[in-house]
This record gives sequence, C-alpha cells and structure tokens, in this order.
Amino acid sequence: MEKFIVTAALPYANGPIHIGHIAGAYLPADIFVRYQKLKNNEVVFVCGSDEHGAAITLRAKKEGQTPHKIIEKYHKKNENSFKSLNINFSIYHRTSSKLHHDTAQQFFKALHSKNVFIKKKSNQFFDEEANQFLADRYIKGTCPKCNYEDAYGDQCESCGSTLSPSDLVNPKSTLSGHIPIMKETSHWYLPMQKNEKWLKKWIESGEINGVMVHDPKKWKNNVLGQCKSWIDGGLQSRAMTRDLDWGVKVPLENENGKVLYVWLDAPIGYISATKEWAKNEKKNWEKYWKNPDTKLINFIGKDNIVFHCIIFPIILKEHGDYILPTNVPANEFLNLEGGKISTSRNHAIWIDDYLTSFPEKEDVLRYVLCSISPENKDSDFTWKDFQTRNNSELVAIFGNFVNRVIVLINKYWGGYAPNRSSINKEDDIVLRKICQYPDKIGTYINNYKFRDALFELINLARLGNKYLAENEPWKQVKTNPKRTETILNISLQIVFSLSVLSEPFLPITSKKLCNILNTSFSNWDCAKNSNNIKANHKIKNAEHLFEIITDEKITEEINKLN
Ligand code: B3M
Ligand code: ZN
Repeated sequence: MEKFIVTAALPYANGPIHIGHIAGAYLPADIFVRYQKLKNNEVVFVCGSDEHGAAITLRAKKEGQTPHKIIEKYHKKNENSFKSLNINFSIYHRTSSKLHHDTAQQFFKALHSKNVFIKKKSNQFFDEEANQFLADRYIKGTCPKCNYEDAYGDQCESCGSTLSPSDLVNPKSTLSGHIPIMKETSHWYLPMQKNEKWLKKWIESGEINGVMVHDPKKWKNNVLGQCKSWIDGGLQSRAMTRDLDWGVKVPLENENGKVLYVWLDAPIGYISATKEWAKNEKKNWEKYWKNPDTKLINFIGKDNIVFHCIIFPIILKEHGDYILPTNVPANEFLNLEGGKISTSRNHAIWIDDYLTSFPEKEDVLRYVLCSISPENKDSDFTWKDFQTRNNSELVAIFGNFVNRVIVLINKYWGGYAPNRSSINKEDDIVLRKICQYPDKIGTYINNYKFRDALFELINLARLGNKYLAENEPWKQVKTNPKRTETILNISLQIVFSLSVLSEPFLPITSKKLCNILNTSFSNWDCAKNSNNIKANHKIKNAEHLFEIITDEKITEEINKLN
C-alpha cells in the first residue's frame, strides 16, 4: 500500500471558481485521488481557501467590503462549487483559521531561530496619502518591456513578464492614484541562492543527500523547463515579510504592522489543512508530512510552479523534518472560445452558472474538461466542442453501448444475466482485452496523463460497440439463442468494467451503472477479471446516462458569453 498527500492549489477566496480552475488543477487531482483510493492506497487530499495577500484586499476594496466579508463569501461559495462537481477533498480548510495562523507562525519562528532569514533594509514604495507601504499589486505603471500602460508591480498582464515595482515606468499607487514615494523599511529575506546546488540536483536527478526521492522522468517537461530557467538565471533573496495589516502577523517582537509574505503562508496551508483533518479523523499528521514513505503530490497551474518547486521546497528543507514534493504535475492554461479566461472581463464559465444551465450534468463537464485538459500546452474550451464530445462520445459511444446491452437483456432474458457457454476465438480476444484496461488506464493516471487515460475508457466502450455490431445479437436471438447468450454475457462484463474504470472520471455515471447492474465494487483491480457478473444475476432496467445537447442550447450559451 502506498501513502499519499495530494494537494490542489489553494484558490484565493476572492472570486468564484470557473472551468479554468477545474481543468488546471482540481479535476486532475480528484481523478488521481479517486484512482489511488480504488487501488487501496492511503490518500489525504487537501485543499482550502487562500485568504491572505493583495488578491483579497484589492477585491475587498473593489467591492467596497472588508477583507473579512470577502473571504466569508467566497470560501463558502467555492467549497460548494467543488462539492457540486464531486471533487472530494478530505478537507477544505482555510488560511484565516487560528490553526493555520499558529502553524505558519511556528514555521516562521523555527526558521528564524535557525538563522535562515536575513534582515535587510530597503526602500519601498509608500503611499503618503493612504499612509501605507504598497504591495506589488498596488502599484501600476508602464511595462518597461512592452510599454503596456497598466502593468502591475509584479507582472505585466500584456506581455507576461515578471516585474518588480521599481521596473515600472511612471509608477502610480492604485490606492490614491498618486505617485508613491520611496521609504525605508526592513524585511526578513530568504537567501534562496544558498540552496541552488542541492535544489538543482534534487529537481534534475531526484536525489537528495544521496537518496532518490523522486523520479525526474515522471516530472512534466513544462515544469522541469521552468525550474531550470529559474535556477540557471540565478536565485536571489526574496522577502518573506510584508508591510500590511492583512495576513499572518510576524511572530517577533517589534515587528508590528508586518505580516508573512502570502507565498510563505499559503503553502504552509497544506500542512495546517492536514493537521485539521488529522484532528477530526484522530490521525497523526506527522506520519504523513514527516515520513519519507509518503508521496507528496502538488497539483497546480503553471503560474504557481516557482513557488511549489523552488521556494516552498527550500523552506521545507531549511526547516528540516519535512518531505519534499514527489511530483508537481502543473498544467498549462485553459482558454475559452479562443480568448484568455478573465474574471474582470467576465469572460469565463462559472461552475455555479454551468450547473444552473446544465443541471445534473456534472459528469459531462468533468468529461469534457478532462478530454481537453491543458496537460502539455494551453488548450481551448468551446461550446461547440463541448456539444460534440457529449453527443458523439458520451451519448453515441458510451451511453449507447450500455443502453443496448441492458435493454436486450431485459427484453429477452427478463433482466437475468445470460450464461456463456460457447466462447469462440473472437470472444476470447475480447475477454483478454477487457482485462488489460485497468492497467492501461491506471498507468496513464499514474503518469499524470489524464487525457490518454480517459481516451482508453472510451476505447473500452468502443470495443463493446464493435463487438455488438459484429455479432448482432438482436438478429441471432431467435435462430441462435446460445450464441446470443454468450455475446450478451460478455457485453455485460464490459458494462461492469466501465462501471469500475469510469469512477475516477465520471463518479455519478459509475454509481448509475452500479445501480443498473445491481452490483458494487470496492477496488480497481476487480476489473482485471472478465467474469464479474455471473449467470442469472438480476439486473435492473436501463436508465439514461447521457442525453443529446441541442444546437439551440449551445447557441444560448455562446450568446451569454458575448
Ligand atoms: N492562491 C494562487 C492562485 O490561486 C494561490 C495558490 C496558493 S497554493 C499554496 O493562483
Ligand atoms: Zn509588458
């Protein structure tokens, strides 16, 4: 049995969840976790709201609310969105909790007392009118690289460059609109450059202190590429504290008005979430985070790679005791109808809106988002493609196969599984193929190739359809009942395998199939057997798994976006 901590990036509690979030991190993580559980592995799956940082305070300002009101609103809303898509976290925690503040402060203190941080003075932008130091996001100006006039102090959204506020031409405070002054302040810095050597070795070869702790061949190229370019560019000191009043207070005397850098506190949120879960479940969290037998897998989007592969591992290593990530399978971005998904321009499909338009079609969205998951490059969601995948894959291949088998058995055998008495060579080939699917799909999932895994699931249904089409049991039922029995028995085994192997991707469909088949299963490998449904087992009537989505419906959705 293997042991996993699986994390999915903690979304800022500053806005609702859209399809880009789901395809980027949460759906692949959920598929991975469901699969590991069916393989009888032990998994803690943690997520929660990231409730600090300028992302929250800026949103509060925009909505004319307190940061506190904002996080209350979106924490609940987002937790529900994930639930509604059956993304099954062991816990959905939050970084505003006392447990998290305590955990993050202990962490900071531990590093501080090991002299990991260096205190340094520097001049930073200060808004005299607002009487406040300005977080990078609170400064706007002209991008030095592309001349875009509305670039943020940390990033230009037009050309994508990472910036620091002093790079901006004509910087202005977004609080007052005035030109900020430079004022001296001091912060605690993490000298990342000291860690270059072991970090490079760890990422590139999987080795740390002479022990292999991960397999770099399993890391995605986009992730390795980004890490390499950061390290080759030379790591620098990064401030781990900020002059702000919203966040985890710096736990040192005479450091009033300072909080921890949000990217220090947020990843520690994975640990505090595990602590909270362990408390509820009467487990020991240290048996996970401080145990080299545990595999830590961080599912994130590509904009979070540096924090998870470089900064947080340095922090964990400096602390000691903690394991480092085994893999960080970051996805690229999902676009929408050819354009970037944007919250501010409302160019997005929000999960709540989707489920209002398409009630009970959770699995359809999971299916489509997994099939187009931006695993190796950015990908595009279009409503037309959504319709096609539903109509010609879920309905025409998967649903159609299941339906034909169940209807025939109910019609000609009164709902009792027929016997199989005369297995021929072709049948034998099909039976052997059925048994290969669990490993085929499982290997893909273990390698974070969720699109390929899902494709194989549909291939199993394709195999079933082909088998039916070639044998036409509906024609032979009168003339050759023995042969028909065998064909339907084998087809029924395929339906059973689909019920098992669809579970990580389409959990509701899997349940419906179990109900129709009047069976249950508890592990993945039972699908390696091709005689799960015995003769005379009573099944139930067919029920609709998927239905055609019309052109009108799709046009309606496209119009909503425009
Ligand atoms: N909240 C950033 C984001 O949503 C951040 C992730 C934290 S993971 C520890 O992109
Ligand atoms: Zn730019």
